[in-house]
Amino acid sequence: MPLRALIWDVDGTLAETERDGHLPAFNAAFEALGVPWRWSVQRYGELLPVTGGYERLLHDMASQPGAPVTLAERERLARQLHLDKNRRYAQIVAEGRIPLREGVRALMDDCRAAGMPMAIATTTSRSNVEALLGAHLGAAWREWFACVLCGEDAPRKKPDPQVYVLALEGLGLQANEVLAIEDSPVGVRACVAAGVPVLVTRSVYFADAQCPGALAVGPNLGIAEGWSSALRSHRLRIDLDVLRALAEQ
Ligand code: XBP
Ligand code: MG
Repeated sequence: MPLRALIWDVDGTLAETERDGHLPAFNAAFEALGVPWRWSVQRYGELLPVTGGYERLLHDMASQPGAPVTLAERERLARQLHLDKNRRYAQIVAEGRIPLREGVRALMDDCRAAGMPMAIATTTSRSNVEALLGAHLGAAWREWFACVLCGEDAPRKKPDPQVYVLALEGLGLQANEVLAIEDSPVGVRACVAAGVPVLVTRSVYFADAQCPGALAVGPNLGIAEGWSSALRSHRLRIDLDVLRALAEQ
């Protein structure tokens, strides 16, 4: 089928937001709110399969000796921490500390030049998407995308397919007319469950992870070398022509 739209994941795919943005923001929020524990880079990686920052906080509290005892208290603390974390995340992004990953901007520019619609399908909060894309694409970033689906829009978070189903509805397309770009096994599972073909740009936290069901797996969009066989190409990077050819295979 000819490719009719591209769907982008956000965290890990557009930028290394987990290690460089969310994690330090969570730890700063713990400190600011007097919470006695911190997350190491490794511990945060173990928690990443629990999607959603709020859900991740609650999950972790179940094994934190210093956490509040009742569920109601935990939920209240998790809400406070999550709000504070997202404010700090926006600050980190605004300070220019999180670049886009290689090849992301070039592929977005390809799509804009070719009139290829793009969508966002993420588990992260809308405020985080606004912060990241506003910082990198400018105040008119929203015009770059036909639809933007975030955690608030799809409460059943990845690996549930809900956010991809909503993105397809927003685009008015069938699953086999689009390609998604993801970085995590959980994101790939969401795509597979929605029937959406997906390629994987490996992020730091999922450098060695198996991603069954992905069409192709590679190091990043800025380089054509190192991608699995389905995406071998003579181009220098993963550009729109490479993706069009992949979709037609
Ligand atoms: C990744 C997530 C998010 C982020 C944190 O989203 O699971 O929860 O870790 O963001 P994706 P929030 O890869 O789908 O972009 O704290 O806003 O949930
Ligand atoms: Mg991701």
